[in-house]
Amino acid sequence: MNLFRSLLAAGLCVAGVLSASAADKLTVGFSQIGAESAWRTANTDSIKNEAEKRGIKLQFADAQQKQENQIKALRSFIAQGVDVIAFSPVVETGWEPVLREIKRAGIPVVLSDRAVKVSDPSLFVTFIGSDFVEEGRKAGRWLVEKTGGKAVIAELTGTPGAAPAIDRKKGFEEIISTHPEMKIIKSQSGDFTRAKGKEVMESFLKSPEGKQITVLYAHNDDMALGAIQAIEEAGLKPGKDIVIVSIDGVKGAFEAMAAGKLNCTVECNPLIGPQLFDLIKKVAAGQSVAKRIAVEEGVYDESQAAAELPKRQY
Ligand code: GYE
Repeated sequence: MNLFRSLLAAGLCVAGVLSASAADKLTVGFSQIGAESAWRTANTDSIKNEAEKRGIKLQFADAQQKQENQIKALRSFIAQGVDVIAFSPVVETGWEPVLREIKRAGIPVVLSDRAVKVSDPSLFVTFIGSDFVEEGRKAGRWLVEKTGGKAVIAELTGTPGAAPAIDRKKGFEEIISTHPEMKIIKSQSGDFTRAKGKEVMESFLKSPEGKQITVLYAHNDDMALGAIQAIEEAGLKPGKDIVIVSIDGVKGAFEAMAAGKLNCTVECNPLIGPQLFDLIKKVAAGQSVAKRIAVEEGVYDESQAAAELPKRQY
């Protein structure tokens, strides 16, 4: 493997250097963001299960939503001399120094789920993840239909600086900006967690403009589920007094839709373990791969909830 890495560091073509069976004995370092949402735990399970199925040695580190912990984990993967490093970056920026260290060590990097902003694209080989801007657009389009283009919106955004928080806001705003009677009057981070979603929604409702809110757009289901509790505690009916659209498509969202408390969820598929390790295997074998790999997903509303619920795998 060391020879392979030196070849890679030298930028040489190494296609076919490893046979499939040798590649199966890879050591992969994976730095996960944390366990902030049902989406994330499903993503972690998918990655761990797939590695085990393939007999890949997985060094797994949970960063508890802190970039500094991720950087530490990445450095320890270099020290351990893993074959491939994969990670899901909590925020978009601040990765260049550690990515350069990884490049100098000749270890290929695969980004999983979230993207980074770097000036040198050779600092990672490929990125597999969802199109978050499109997810925001899907939420926006659904809302235009549902409300006839009239809405006073409160927005629960994801972790500040995170790709899905930035992109889901962008895509959603792109759609509603063409509808003059749709406006966002409140927007604050709930850090992608249920507890924070509840807390921030409480403060939205208590604010002087709280009574005007007709719609909640949450960047993930967990925050929406927390907000539903806050809405109920305020004596209002979630899904009726306040229309709610969120993103992910976790089981809890389908349950809330079946109960009439959530109106729509835009799917973001976390079960990327199989696709991720297909990619890692190719990267380790020096085969060329696309720079960007997309995950397929849909949009589900209340009318589909009961039929879809038993089929949900996350
Ligand atoms: O939507 C959210 C999670 O990066 C797509 O992170 C992921 C997001 C997901 O905490 O629930």
